[in-house]
Amino acid sequence: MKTTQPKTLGEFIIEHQASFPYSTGELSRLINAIRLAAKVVNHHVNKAGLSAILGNAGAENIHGETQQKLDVLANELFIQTLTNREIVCGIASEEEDTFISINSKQNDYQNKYVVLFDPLDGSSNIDVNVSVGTIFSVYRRKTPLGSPVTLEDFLQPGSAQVAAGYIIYGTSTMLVYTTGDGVNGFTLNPAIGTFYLSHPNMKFPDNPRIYSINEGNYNYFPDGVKKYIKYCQQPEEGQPYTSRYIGSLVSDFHRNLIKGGIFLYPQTAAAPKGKLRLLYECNPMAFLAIQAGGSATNGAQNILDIEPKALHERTPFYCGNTIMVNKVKQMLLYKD
Ligand code: AHM
Ligand code: MG
Repeated sequence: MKTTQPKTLGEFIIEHQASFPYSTGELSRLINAIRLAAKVVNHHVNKAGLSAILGNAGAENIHGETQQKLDVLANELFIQTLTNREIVCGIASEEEDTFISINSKQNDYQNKYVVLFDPLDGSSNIDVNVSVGTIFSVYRRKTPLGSPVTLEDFLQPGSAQVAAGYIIYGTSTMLVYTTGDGVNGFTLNPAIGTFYLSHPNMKFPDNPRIYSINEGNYNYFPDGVKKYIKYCQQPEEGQPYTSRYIGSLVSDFHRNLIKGGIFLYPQTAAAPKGKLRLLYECNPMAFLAIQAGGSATNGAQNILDIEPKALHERTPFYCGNTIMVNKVKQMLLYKD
């Protein structure tokens, strides 16, 4: 009997590139570099529990080296991988105060892409062995080739993204990404260090039933969100929706993408722009959501239409199945 070999991420990238006849392969090389960094970070995240016996972050390990916090380490690993491969002209990270301009020795500022990422989102969950993730977002630079990047290259609306994705370090490690023609998910076989296409053309399923929100903040939410939570608990018809909240955006989004649902992180009086970062968290997730048939809004505007003003700006975030996002949007806009 003939069995078909599952496609590897490497093969998928090559095939995909071949479908764009004028492609220079730069984006493919960039996704490859992210794939490599993901594997290295995965290795470290997986042995995080051992720090309890080998020494905690900030303490010296058995080799006399000072151990780093995992989010700091993940940040360095991603920056190093992208820099060493001379594959991007600029990087911005949630862990860095400002952007990094990369001067490629080979081609003197001829790389055309900038990458923005959150190296280890939800890292407070590591101590309790809960899944965390890396989120990335890729744009074509705005300033001309041949010069260092400027802030303008990073402050682009999410609609200008050319690629976005996440790596979830979970019960299995997965890399899920889009280049604007659907969302594909790849699962890592840790024994041989290869990602295989396991979730082709991912779409939010119909009939979503999950809402994800930190309900501990209920009293501080806008009235529209309170109303929406009540609606989820007592919809017009059928059973109440299911509440699921991990507190790790990548994990919450990933579950909702597979099972159908909405993720909400509203503003409060104390945090009028919410908590999540537009450039490192919301834009890439919004791009993936839309490519998977869903939607993302801040309540008044589509996330991808927001013109960013600062690298670390925050935004309220409602993202998932369109039917659920539209409902909460309607409730947020309604004034009685
Ligand atoms: P981080 O970037 O400091 O890790 O924070 C982002 C995380 C998200 O993964 C998650 O959705 C959110 O913070 C949870 O926040 P809260 O604990 O307020 O519910
Ligand atoms: Mg984060």
